[in-house]
Amino acid sequence: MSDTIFGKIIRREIPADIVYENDEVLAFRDLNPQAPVHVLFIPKRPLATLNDAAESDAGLLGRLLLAASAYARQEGFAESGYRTVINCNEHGGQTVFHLHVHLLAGRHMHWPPG
Ligand code: DGP
Repeated sequence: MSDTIFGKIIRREIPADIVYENDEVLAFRDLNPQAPVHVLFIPKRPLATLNDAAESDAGLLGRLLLAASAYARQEGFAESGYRTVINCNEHGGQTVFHLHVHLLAGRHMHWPPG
């Protein structure tokens, strides 16, 4: 896949407010937050969209979600709740083509989304 702004964040070429990192996952605050807490969890290995994930990426996808829930527990909002979202392609509202999980918290979320 071609490079994205998230690739530049991974390589520390542009700044980001990084809240968590391990060998394969990076998490940082969204530049345009939609809730009091809005953190993006991304794989360091680039995958453009969820459509590009293969069976061999199942563990990685699971660990992205587990990193998000661990962060929610650590920050104390796991019990009050939160939302995780993966946008895919045009109708999903995806704008950055490096797979990411949005973690939103700190307010009531509504359903259905707009
Ligand atoms: P999506 O629409 O699902 O592709 O979400 C992309 C998100 O990425 C969007 O909520 C704004 C965020 N974003 C875009 N550029 C930057 C950036 O340079 N830094 C940070 N921290 N977030 C960004």
